[in-house]
Amino acid sequence: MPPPGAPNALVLLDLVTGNRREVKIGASDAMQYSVRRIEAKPGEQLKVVLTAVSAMQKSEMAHNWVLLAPGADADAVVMAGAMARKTDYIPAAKKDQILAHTSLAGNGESVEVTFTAPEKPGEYTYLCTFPGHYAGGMKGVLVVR
Ligand SMILES: [Cu+2]
Repeated sequence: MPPPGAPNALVLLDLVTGNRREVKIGASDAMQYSVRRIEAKPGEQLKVVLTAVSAMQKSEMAHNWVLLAPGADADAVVMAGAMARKTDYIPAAKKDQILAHTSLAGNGESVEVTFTAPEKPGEYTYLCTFPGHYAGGMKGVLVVR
């Protein structure tokens, strides 16, 4: 048995080889992610690719993928995000509550982020900070275990 908290062999191999598991997520005008639950091992290297399909202009309909830190205030991040249009609705003042995020994807665009899953097992919320989308249910959970 490895000591508690030690990364497993598969994760170590991924770190050595630079191998990253890719998670593809779609986003539509229904303001939902096609993937609402992602399971990961502690410390696993993940690449999230978010692709948007929309009948609207990017200024009216676009999506991002924002992974929150444990204990983050989702409503506060979303509220600040709605006013941060210039930075793809990522609020600089709330960066300490954000573990990873993509930029904004409009119709036909894909955005991505590569990050290391938290070492601490638990459930981490991800959401879209485009105004109104989180309230409309555009969120999901990264389960680390
Ligand atoms: Cu969205």
